[in-house]
Amino acid sequence: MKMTFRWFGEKFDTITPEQIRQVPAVVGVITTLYDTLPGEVWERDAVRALKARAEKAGLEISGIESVNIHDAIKAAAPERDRYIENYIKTLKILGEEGIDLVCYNFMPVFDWTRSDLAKPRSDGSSVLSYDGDIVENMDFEQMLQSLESKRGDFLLPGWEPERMARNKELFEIYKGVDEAKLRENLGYFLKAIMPVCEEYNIKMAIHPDDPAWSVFGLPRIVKNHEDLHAIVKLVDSPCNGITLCTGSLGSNPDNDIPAIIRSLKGKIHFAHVRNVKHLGYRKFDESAHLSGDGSLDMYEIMKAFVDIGFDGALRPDHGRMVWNEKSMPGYGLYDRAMGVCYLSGLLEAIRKS
Ligand code: DNO
Repeated sequence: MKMTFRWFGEKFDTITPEQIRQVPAVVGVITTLYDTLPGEVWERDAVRALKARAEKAGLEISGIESVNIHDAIKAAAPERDRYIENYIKTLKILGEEGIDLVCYNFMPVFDWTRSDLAKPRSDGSSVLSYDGDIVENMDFEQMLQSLESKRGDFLLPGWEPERMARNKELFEIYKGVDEAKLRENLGYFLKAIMPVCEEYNIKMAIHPDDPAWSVFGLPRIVKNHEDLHAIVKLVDSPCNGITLCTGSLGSNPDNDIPAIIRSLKGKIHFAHVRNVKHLGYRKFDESAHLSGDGSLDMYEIMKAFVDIGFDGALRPDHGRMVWNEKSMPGYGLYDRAMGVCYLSGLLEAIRKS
């Protein structure tokens, strides 16, 4: 397993690759060209500059999170083939630049969702939190405003303001797209991109829906064991795989994460590891990574990864915001660094047992 750390790039992150380099065990960053919009072809020079910046700090680029997918592809709008071609061009550039892991999601309209980006905890830190009662009593505009008011100077991944300004139009294009149709559209996309992925050995890793249920009536197809298995069967290729995000899947207490990991042997290309605290039906807070701080058994999760021989990139995911740090919501340096140490300790204990 390769320990990595998410980095949003020089202009968007408060954390530097040099700081990341000092977190023990971390060898690479998971990054992106944060200012490219879904659908745009990435520029080779920008990819090279990103690589050079990571390498200057002694780190590799272990993967891209995310190359986002245009809504025309997800909704099978008439212009989807043009956007798929653009996606293939980007993959080719990444492959030629030696990048072999791409995380993406297939959530309609918006990416991950929370009702609070900074919920205070009794220990003085704050966390991302989701309360279904709040979300279900809001309309999408209210949700946008609530996130806007709490995001500070940071742009939230998957909530690009340019796209969100067109949210009504976006909701419109998904009318008539149910789960079966969305899955079919994913299959169409995967079939089209697999040849270029296979040529460059780029592992595509779909990210689970976060939270793992439908929000604002939109279809969601990456929620549980059945969904994940349906996706790996859509295209039988070693490049078609999963980002096993323990927190997204774990938002639903019915998902048995260690069992899901074991069932996907050979299909997990990337791991996001964090803990969540279940607070009732469709309610959870994020937490520190330790088993004792949330509802997931992190030892069993790491053991499942070891048992299936997972040797890909793993990154600690969101943690608490501690010591008054100001950074991308969910992506502070300190708690994620503690997460790396904790997860590395678990790995050492598992390997020695
Ligand atoms: C949030 C992230 C997501 C994730 C994308 C992958 O913190 O986990 O934004 O990166 O869904 O495409």
